[in-house]
Amino acid sequence: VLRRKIIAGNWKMNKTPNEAAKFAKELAVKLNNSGAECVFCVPFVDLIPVLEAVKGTTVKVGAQNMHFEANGAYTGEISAGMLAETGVSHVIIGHSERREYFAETDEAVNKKAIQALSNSLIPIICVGEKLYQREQGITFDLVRMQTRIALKDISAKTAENVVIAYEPIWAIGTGKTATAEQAEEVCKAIRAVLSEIYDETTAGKIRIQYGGSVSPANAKELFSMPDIDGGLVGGASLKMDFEQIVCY
Ligand code: G2H
Repeated sequence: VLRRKIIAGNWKMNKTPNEAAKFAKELAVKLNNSGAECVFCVPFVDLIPVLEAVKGTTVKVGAQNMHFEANGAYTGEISAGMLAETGVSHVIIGHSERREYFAETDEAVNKKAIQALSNSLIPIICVGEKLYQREQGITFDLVRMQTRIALKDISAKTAENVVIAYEPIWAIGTGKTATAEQAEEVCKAIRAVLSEIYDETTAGKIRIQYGGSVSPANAKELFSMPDIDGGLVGGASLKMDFEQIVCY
């Protein structure tokens, strides 16, 4: 199966709307028609200016979170329908920072994924282990469980649209990257669990990203592994040399 690479920048809580628009406009021109699918996942208030800034290029725009209900009394939250109407195509779900600081559970991740998909948004579902979990030798069990719960009640046909991002938490923003072999080993295990949940054909279509201190220096090696279909890039997506990661 030929899976198109998908490289997403996760800007996290960085760049004001003006800064975002200026940066996105400059960068999108350089990324236009790059072979990989390229997405800027930006703060909520930056979505509309960034959508405007990338217009006319192949760059897509995503959010970094959403609520799992369609609407209602959830002060401060944003729904999938609201995102979809702006023209956003992707949404990161269950990033480790959301799980850690905002108590997001696997069950919430599953509800969000279902809600995103029913609004035609592509969820980028994050999974990954903490350092102590790796040291305890439970990385594979944990990531398999996170993946299974995240995809509960999602049909094979719908799941083809999902993107899974494997992010070992110990490698996030720390400058410590998993080696390409370590990353591949887990991404391969994720694909195996996708085969168990669905079937080999479906598993072969679902894209799996690696995330955690991806940089121009390590992108090529990581993205050349057979089960790594691109990256979720934090720190290095805030600078113009994100281009070197996309055009690795
Ligand atoms: C992991 C990653 C982006 P960074 O959170 O999702 O961030 O590349 O800064 O480690």
